[in-house]
Amino acid sequence: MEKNSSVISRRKILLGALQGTGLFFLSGCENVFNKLHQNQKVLSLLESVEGGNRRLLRFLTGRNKLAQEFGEQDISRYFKANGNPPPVTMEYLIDAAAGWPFWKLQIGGLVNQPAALSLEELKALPARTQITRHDCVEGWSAIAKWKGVPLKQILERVQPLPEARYVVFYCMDTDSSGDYFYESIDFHDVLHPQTILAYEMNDRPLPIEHGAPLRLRVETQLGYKMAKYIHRVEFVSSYQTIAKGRGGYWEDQGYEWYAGI
Ligand SMILES: Nc1nc2c(c(=O)[nH]1)N[C@H]1C(S)=C(S)[C@@H](COP(=O)(O)O)O[C@H]1N2
Ligand SMILES: [Mo]
Repeated sequence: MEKNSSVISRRKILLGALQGTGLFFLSGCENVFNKLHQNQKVLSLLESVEGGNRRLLRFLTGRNKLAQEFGEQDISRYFKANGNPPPVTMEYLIDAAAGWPFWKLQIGGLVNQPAALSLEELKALPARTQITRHDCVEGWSAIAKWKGVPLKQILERVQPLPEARYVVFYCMDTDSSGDYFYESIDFHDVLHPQTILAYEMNDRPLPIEHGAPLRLRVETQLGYKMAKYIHRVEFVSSYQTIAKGRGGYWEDQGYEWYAGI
């Protein structure tokens, strides 16, 4: 799905980064470079480079990697609930109490087949379960087991148009000034196998405080990317016209759009 031009320019940036690190000899030829780029040992060598290039190299080389997965025994006994309080509309509370008979996930934007899926319909799709660590930018972490629908499946179902580049998640909660929470990720993370729309946490329906009925898990990034209380998903070519234009609630307040771990 990645646009060729951005792959090429990314490669150029990485070649540039290599020149500055004394690893330039690795990049003598594009083909060799491409092969090296696939090689785990070389990737870790590149990633061990210290200094200012480290984060850049991580961004350039690490995005296809799987986040670490843990065992049942590692699941945290306490998992902080963070961010805005849950939505307090009658609609939300009644639906939550009844087990979500009314909620539907609206999926639209730059797609061939817009869809509206109930929780039952989402649960009927093939699911993925993963035990992963959530890292909040505030400095705490917690491990939990998440079950949900890989976002890739949603993408295949709605068939994005060629100009779609990002997926935006719109949430039902607001902050104290009434601004809605939202987030966005690019197709790289949409297609990542651990990127799921989760409806279960630790073998139980997703609790309200953790984002019921549906939340994003994008295990390659920090906690603030993992939108809770999702009700709408939109495929877009740019996020500049949404809210303050920086791609997410926290981004609009100065946080980085790509919050890779
Ligand atoms: N809708 C919504 N999603 C959100 C937030 C929020 O305030 N609203 N906070 C984010 C932040 S900063 C973190 S760390 C995680 C917290 O998830 P948790 O409550 O399951 O710990 O949710 C993220 N997703
Ligand atoms: Mo966070």
